[in-house]
Amino acid sequence: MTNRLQGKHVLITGASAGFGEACARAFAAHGAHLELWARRLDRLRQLKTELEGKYAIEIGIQKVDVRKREQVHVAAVALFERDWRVDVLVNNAGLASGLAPIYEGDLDDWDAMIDTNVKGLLFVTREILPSMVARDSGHVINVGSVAGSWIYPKGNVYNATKFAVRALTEAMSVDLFGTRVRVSSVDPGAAETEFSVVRFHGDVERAKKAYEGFQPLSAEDVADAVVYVANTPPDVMVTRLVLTPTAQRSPTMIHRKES
Ligand code: NDP
Ligand code: 8X3
Repeated sequence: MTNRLQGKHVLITGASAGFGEACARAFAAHGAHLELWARRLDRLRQLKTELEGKYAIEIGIQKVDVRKREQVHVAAVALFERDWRVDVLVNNAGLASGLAPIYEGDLDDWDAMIDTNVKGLLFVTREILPSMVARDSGHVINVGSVAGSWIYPKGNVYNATKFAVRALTEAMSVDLFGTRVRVSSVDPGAAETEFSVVRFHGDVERAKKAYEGFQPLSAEDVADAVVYVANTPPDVMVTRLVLTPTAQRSPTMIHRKES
């Protein structure tokens, strides 16, 4: 496939682990320059060193908590001061926190998910999108989820945030009608990353059980999908790309082999 990403500038949020880190590797392999944001700066530093050692690309890193609108603003200003344009914004930072019926839900978990998955995505988008509109080019790729199309038991607030991501993807797309700025979402099913460890507040054993008896998606599978969407010709827009493990047909329908 033609590589249209060489020399492009790609901003990825949540680049210190999972899909974001895998996206950084995949875009780097295509020769794209990177701006990587996350809270764990040490991880970003390591990734920058590794990728700059392998590829002739520029990599900027910034410690950004997307929940903090001032931090997002300062990071965006710093980016534009370096004369950086953003060709592709990957709104990936996000999490599930907890898995409980709504009547037992933890309010701190709810804050974390709503503030990160919905408000964080909005804060970043609000900083970056005006420059795309001004140039009449660019591509926003939101990482949604199958959890944004199907509710599952105890998923409640996480589901609501991913339904919101789906709504915001569609909203951005219609608000950008008539421009050449593209908007897409990549909506994965079950993928083994740090996601479940975070969801279960560090309980690694419980997290492992989520992937028992079937082959989950890998972070690389999802990064390949994001790169595919970003690499389509400028007159092609993938609206929504849904990918699941072959064993998964909905969030709750996962065929598990007995061990
Ligand atoms: P990981 O936990 O492996 O990675 C999450 C990334 O998001 C980390 O880099 C983390 O960095 C970053 N992040 C979390 N909170 C913040 C914050 N407040 N500010 C900045 N960065 C933040 O999970 P995944 O890679 O699996 O998840 C990435 C996205 O994909 C999420 O939006 C998730 O909802 C979605 N998703 C995941 C699926 C899965 O099964 N794994 C399936 C479908 C969608 P740091 O902690 O350093 O800030
Ligand atoms: C993550 C996938 O099904 O665990 O968005 O919610 S799921």
